[in-house]
Amino acid sequence: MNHMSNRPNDLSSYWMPYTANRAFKQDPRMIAAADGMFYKSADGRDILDGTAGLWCVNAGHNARRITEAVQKQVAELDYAPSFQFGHPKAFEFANRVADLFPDGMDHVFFTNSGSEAVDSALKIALHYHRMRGDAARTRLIGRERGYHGSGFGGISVGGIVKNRMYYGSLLTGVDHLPHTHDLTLNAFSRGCPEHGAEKADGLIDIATLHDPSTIAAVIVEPMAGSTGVLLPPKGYLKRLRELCDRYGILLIFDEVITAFGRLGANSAADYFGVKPDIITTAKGITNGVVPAGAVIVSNEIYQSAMDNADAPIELFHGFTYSGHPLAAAAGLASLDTYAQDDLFERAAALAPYWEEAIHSLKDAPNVIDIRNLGLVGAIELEPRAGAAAARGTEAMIKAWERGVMIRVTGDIIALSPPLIIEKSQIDQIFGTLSSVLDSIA
Ligand code: PXG
Repeated sequence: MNHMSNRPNDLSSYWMPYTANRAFKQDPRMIAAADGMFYKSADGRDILDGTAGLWCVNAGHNARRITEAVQKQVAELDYAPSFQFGHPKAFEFANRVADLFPDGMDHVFFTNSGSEAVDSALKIALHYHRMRGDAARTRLIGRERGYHGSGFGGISVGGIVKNRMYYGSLLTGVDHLPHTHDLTLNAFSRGCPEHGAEKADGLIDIATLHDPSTIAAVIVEPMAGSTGVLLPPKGYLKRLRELCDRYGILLIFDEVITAFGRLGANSAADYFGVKPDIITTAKGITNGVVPAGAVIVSNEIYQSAMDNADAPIELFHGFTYSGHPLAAAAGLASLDTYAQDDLFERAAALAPYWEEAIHSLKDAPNVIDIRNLGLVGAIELEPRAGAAAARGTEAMIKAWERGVMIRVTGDIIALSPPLIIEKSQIDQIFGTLSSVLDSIA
């Protein structure tokens, strides 16, 4: 152990997640503070947050009610065991979360992250079928270009090659629907694209191949965020719901990004009017202030677990920090803030302005697509020949230097600001991006 590592400028110990560590440590982008719509960089610059952190800080930074609720909670009850004991705020939080999701989805299992929510949901789906005596339903169906976090379940049903290829055989019995991203038909769509609902019929092929009686669940992001904002074609999600019903397959919506106002609604299920059997979420559930995630299940799934239990404990699954007091406090204060400040309505009201603003970049150099929904947007750049992701990375670094935080996935710029954003700040994002794109060959 080298105790020289106490020196403040030694960046070597921290192995950063999903980051080019060597490049970052050569030229770090260090964040020192945050308030409202802005980060403060370590060198004292204001950075407009175009990404709500990582899609999570929906009420903006240092939202007073949330900060104070967490400060108060830590002094009152710092931790309570989550197995065989409870504390009132966890129950209240579950009730309040359930209120935001579709009718008949009234039960909430708490996790600490989206990844844990996804792995929990997959286990709950397997458990459900098995406890009902339908134990042959073990297959899990994901989708190409899906992102469901970093657990073994999540990467197995996920569809990102680099997130999967290094990690052995993953879960067995997994298959994938085709992704829906098709620029030849849908480039520069505003909102959901016209073409591609029939991609849901990939489930017919999969069900025919394996027989429907072997399939437990289908998991999709209603709007895929991480792989560059891939919007569901019109009618696609309804079609998927119909097919799952036809085959007796559970439908899981991974709403880690889309719930809590991102689309200008409580959830994507609400926004699209399609009700899944299970919803996974995280991020905005606590405004990113304390790590938390949740699995929201239908009453049928919860009741089935209660009725078919083979032991006093109905589900052998959980985490030390499920329903952590600080997460519950942060979550309750986040939901209060969203409601009291009408932030989801605000997002819906700003969406048309946001759409106009992002599509104003359509003639910028190397732009091959622009897409938007709610307060989400993506600008897809043509990859530089022989250097995929180089343009995207340059854009991210230059935007940071010019005072705007953006997120890039390969050569796709993804934007998802806090829902408190002002129109002038929307103008700042796209004004800066225009100059950034002009400066990149
Ligand atoms: N499912 C979905 C749909 C997600 O978007 C996760 C699961 C995993 O959540 P946790 O809390 O375990 O990270 C996510 C996370 C990006 C980006 O820039 C997206 C996520 C995380 C980090 C970056 O697109 N999504």
